[in-house]
Amino acid sequence: MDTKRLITNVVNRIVGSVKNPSYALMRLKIFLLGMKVKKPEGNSTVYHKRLFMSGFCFLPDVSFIEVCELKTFFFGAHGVNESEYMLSAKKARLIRSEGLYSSGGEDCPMAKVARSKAVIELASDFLGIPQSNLYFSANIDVSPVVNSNEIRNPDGADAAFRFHRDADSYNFIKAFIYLNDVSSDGAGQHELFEGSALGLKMPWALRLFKRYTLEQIEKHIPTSIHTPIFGKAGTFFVENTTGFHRGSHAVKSPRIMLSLSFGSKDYFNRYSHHVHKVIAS
Ligand SMILES: O=C(O)CCC(=O)C(=O)O
Repeated sequence: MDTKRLITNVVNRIVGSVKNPSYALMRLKIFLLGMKVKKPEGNSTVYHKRLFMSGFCFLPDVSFIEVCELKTFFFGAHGVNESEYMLSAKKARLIRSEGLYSSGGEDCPMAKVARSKAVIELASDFLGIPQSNLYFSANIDVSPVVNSNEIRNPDGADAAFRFHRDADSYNFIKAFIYLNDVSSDGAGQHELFEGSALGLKMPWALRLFKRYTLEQIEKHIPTSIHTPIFGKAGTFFVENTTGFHRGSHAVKSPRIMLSLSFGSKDYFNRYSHHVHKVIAS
């Protein structure tokens, strides 16, 4: 990182912490203690057990019809079809789009998926938050085909292409749904380190909320397993993103993905305009 960007980053963080002290306190807590999650019991679901053990689990795929609805919604909002969108993204040399957020309304297909039974049950069980107190945000973003592993917007959307862990709230969980096939290397697969959501046991060398290389993570958490997620359109997985993860450059075919976040209301002083109640009142 060059000196000017480093200074800008430090200044932005200090200003951000002063403006929003509760967010800064939350990050400090996750930095020191990690995130508290609910340990599964004998009668807990297999999803809860898997998520707790390895930091992620697959849920049953989303149907073909829902995938089509989600894509139609996304490209419709941009007023283009899929190939026109990809063409203009390529011309703009876009590496990863900022995404389109759900309004949370009943007519929004992103909200419909976010409110589906399997995922809200799991989020509620894992976080120990009753469904009635659970909030979500949802957004679709696109990784268009790019020629290289270049990062052009390191403090924006492209930052997700380098290994990092999230600290978005005292209690939160993310879920991802591929809206096209991500079946081979180079299709923008999501990657994670299984067993790296270590909470209190996170090695100090990896605690700062910054970007890390694969080698640094392998060195400091040798027991964790680097796992790329491939799957057909509709593949649905839930992840504790306080463990290390990243997206990857789509060098062969583009990736379209719906990302969901679940947590309690405090998520939220920061992203409040994108956050909605799971149980709409
Ligand atoms: O695009 C991806 O696969 C990574 C997303 C990510 O890093 C995040 O949501 O925190």
